[in-house]
Amino acid sequence: MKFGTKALHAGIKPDPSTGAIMTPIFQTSTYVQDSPGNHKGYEYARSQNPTRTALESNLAALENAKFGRCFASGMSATDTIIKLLNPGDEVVCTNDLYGGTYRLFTKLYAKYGLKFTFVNMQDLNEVREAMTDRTKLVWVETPTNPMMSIVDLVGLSKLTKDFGTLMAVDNTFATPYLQTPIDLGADLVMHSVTKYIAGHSDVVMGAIVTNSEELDEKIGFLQNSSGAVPGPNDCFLVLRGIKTLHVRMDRHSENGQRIAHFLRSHPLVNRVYWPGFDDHPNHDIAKRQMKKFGGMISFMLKDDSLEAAFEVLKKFKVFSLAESLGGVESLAGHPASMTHASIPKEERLKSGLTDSLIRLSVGIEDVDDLIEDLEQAIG
Ligand code: P1T
Repeated sequence: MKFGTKALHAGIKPDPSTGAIMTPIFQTSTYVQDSPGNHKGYEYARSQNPTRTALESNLAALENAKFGRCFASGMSATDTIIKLLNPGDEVVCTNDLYGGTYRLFTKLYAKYGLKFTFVNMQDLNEVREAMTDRTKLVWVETPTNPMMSIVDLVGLSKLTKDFGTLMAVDNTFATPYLQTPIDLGADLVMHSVTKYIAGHSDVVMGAIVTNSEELDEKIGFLQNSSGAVPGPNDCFLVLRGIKTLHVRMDRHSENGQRIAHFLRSHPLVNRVYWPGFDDHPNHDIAKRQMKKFGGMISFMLKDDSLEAAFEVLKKFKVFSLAESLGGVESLAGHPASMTHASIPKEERLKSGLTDSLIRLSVGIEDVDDLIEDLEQAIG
């Protein structure tokens, strides 16, 4: 089945009691049992909920994976993957990644005896050099947040398989429509569902998918034990959002392309970070592993000062200044003071994240209006 058909139908059956075509919101905390332990597969809503089950099956199908689990946020999904590890284990991570992930790794899990090493994964030699016999997980974002670097997932998975290390990919920026890391050798795929998958800026949620029954069982145990599960209303909203994921991603990518080229030709713009440019350092890999290049773009002004960036952000009329991304409406953010403020400046600068960098989440509005807005804001 092709992506657009799976988006609408995978894991979703009309309600057997009424025929309702939309998966009902099973707003219940528990399920009646005929006799102790004799039930219909649902015991307690932290453990299972039918609205959630439909969403989990749908997401697994979209990622070409066998198993899917949903969580209360992207961070709780990441948190669950890290809980697969033991004290003393080591993790090699992309040095350009969402600030909240960096915070979870360095401020929370480092104190439980886990070691995190951050490397530039555009160079797989750096990954190889950072791996030790204690490395149990490689954590990848591609495209990275916010520098839009691309990591060669096939190359990396060969390396992690040689080392017997798990490879987890945060696929939030690409979505399963543009990139399916399981097909490229990843063991685990994580999502901030909050973003493109939900797509309408009205839900916070996370997900993990895998092809390994053993990993899925462990993740299910953690999901039930820690209990960071999403409610059925949110699962319903995400199921509805997914029905247009492919259509939205096509438009995000189309608008993204126009805006990336517009910015690049603007005399007051210094650098534009977008993997669709022919001369992006990893464009060939991006072309190989992604279907299109999405709607996330970062750029720096020629006046590389914080004040100049703030001035542009203040002037936007259609773009809204806000954290988050992937919704239908266009957002602009300032990573250094917003989404990536928890990463120390010297670490940020290693991946090129300067104080003047502006990040755009290009929405699905009419692109001419978005370009007009950028024109008047940049000047
Ligand atoms: O916000 P939450 O659903 O918990 O997801 C966290 C997360 C994980 N991974 C990536 C790549 C992300 O971008 C995020 C959240 N990011 C933002 C809020 C942001 O504006 O970048």
